[in-house]
Amino acid sequence: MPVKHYDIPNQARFLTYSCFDRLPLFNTPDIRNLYLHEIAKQSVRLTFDVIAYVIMPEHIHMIVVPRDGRVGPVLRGLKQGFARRMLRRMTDEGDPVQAKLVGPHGKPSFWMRGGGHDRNLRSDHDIREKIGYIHQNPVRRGLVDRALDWKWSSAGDYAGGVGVVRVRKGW
Ligand code: NI
Repeated sequence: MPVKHYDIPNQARFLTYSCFDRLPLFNTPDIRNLYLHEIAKQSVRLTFDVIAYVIMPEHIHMIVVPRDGRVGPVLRGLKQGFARRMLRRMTDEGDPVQAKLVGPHGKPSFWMRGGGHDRNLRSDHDIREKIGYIHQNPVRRGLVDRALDWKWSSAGDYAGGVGVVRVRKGW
C-alpha cells in the first residue's frame, strides 16, 4: 500500500537516503566529516531543525523539522550541492569509483535516484523511538561497540556534547 506523506508545518520527518547503488561512498572519516559540515550549513541556510542524524557508509538517516513543513527543498538542499562537489572531486582526482555511479540515464549520480524513504513522526514517542534507532545504526552494523563511539551521529549531543551540527533536543 502506498504511503502518503504530508507536509505539515513544524512536524518532524524521518528521512533515509542512500548512495547510488548503495555504494559505500561515505567510507572514510574525511568524507563523513565533509558531510557533517554540509548538514550544518544547510540546516542554517534552509532553516530546518535537526533532531537526530547518522552518516553511515552508504546511507543517511535524519530526523528534521522543516519550518514550513516542506521536506522537498530540505532533501534537495542536503543532496544536490554536495553531490555536485563530490562528483567534481572524483573527476579531478580520477577516482575510478565514478565509473560505477553511472545509471541508465548516462550521467553519474552520487545519490540513489528518487527521494528515499520519508515518514511523518506524529508524536514525541515516535520521535524518541527513531532517535534510538538512528543512534544504534553503527552498533547494529558492528562498526562500533557503543553508539557514542561513532563520531558521525547525534548520539554525542544527546549525551551532553556539542557537535558540528546544531541538534534540537528535548524529546
Ligand atoms: Ni540504516
